[in-house]
Amino acid sequence: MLIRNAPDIKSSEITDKSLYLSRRKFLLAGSASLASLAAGAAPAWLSGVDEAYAGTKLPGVQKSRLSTGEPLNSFKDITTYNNFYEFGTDKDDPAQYAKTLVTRPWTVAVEGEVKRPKIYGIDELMKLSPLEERIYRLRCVEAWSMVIPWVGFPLSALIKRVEPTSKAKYVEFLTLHDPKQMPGQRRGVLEWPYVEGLRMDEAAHPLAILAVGLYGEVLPNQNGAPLRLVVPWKYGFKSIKSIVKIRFVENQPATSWMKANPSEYGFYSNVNPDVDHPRWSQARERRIPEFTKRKTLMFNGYGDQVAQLYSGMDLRKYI
Ligand SMILES: Nc1nc2c(c(=O)[nH]1)N[C@H]1C(S)=C(S)[C@@H](COP(=O)(O)O)O[C@H]1N2
Ligand SMILES: [Mo]
Repeated sequence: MLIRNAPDIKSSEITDKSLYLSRRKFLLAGSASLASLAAGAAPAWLSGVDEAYAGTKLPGVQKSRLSTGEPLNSFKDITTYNNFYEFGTDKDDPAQYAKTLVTRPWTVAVEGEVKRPKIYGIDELMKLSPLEERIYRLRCVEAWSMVIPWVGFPLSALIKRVEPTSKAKYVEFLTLHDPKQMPGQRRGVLEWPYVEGLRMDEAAHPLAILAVGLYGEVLPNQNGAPLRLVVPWKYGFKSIKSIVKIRFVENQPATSWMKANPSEYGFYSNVNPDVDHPRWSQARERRIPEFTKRKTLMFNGYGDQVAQLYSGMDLRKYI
C-alpha cells in the first residue's frame, strides 16, 4: 500500500534542511526583515515582504492519513531541482531566479460558473480549511520522481465554499502573467500564462490539494509560492504553480502543454506506465537523486483511490 499513516520526518532530513537554512541565512544576513523574523516579530507572511517569509514555519499543521510512507526527498533536492519555465528551462534556474517573484500581497480570483465568485487574499485562502501535511510522490512526465511533504488543504474545501453551478464541468487554473517578475515569460517556450485544468470530479477528489508550504514551512518561490495545485496521480505538469485565477467552466480548458504539443500531451495526463510518451518510455522512473530506475505505478500508485474516476474510459485514448 502506498498510502499509510504518515511517518515522522527522518532526522537526517532535518539536518540537511537546517544546514541549507543556515547557509541561506548567511546569504540574507543584513536584511532587516530577516532580522525581525529572528527576533520573533510578527509572522513574516503578514509583513508583505517577500524573501523574508519563505521558510516561515506554518502553524497548526496536522499530519494527514493520506500520505505515502516512502522516504522523503531532502529539502535541498525539492528546492533546487525544479520545473518552473517562467524562470527558465533548466532544473536549477527556478532556485536561482524565482527570488524576483513577490508573493505577498497576492490575490486569487475565483470566478465563472459559481454562486459565490470572490477575489481571495492569500491569507484568507489559507484559513479556508485546516492545513495538513500531505506526503505525496510527484512523478514528472520526464520520468523522474520525488517524495514531497506538502502542506496544504483539499481543493474540495474551496469548491464547496464557492458553490459551483450545474454548468461547471471543469476547473481551469492560471499562473501569474508578469514578465517583469517572471523573466522566462519573455521567451515563447510556452503560451503564457501557464494554464492547467481538471474535470470537476477530479478537482473534488480528496487527494487533490492546494499547497501553500512544504517541510512545514511557507513554499519557496521555486516550488510555486504562494499557492500551487498538487494532483499526485497525474504527471507533475498538472500541478500548476503560483496560481492567480481559478475558473469554473463548462468546456474542457485548453492547457499550455496541449497547446504547445497536442500530439504529446493530453488533458488527463494520468501517470500510466503502459502508455509511452511519443519520445520516451513511461514504464520506469528515476527517483531523484538516485540513478537506478524503479517501475512506474499506474496512477503513480494512487489507483486504489482514483481509478474509479476513469471507469469506462479508454486510457490509451484519453491520455
Ligand atoms: N506555472 C508553472 N507550473 C508548473 C510548471 C511550470 O513550468 N510553470 N512545471 C510543472 C512541472 S513539469 C512539474 S514536474 C512540477 C514541478 O514541481 P516542483 O518544482 O515543485 O517539484 O511543477 C509543474 N507546475
Ligand atoms: Mo514535469
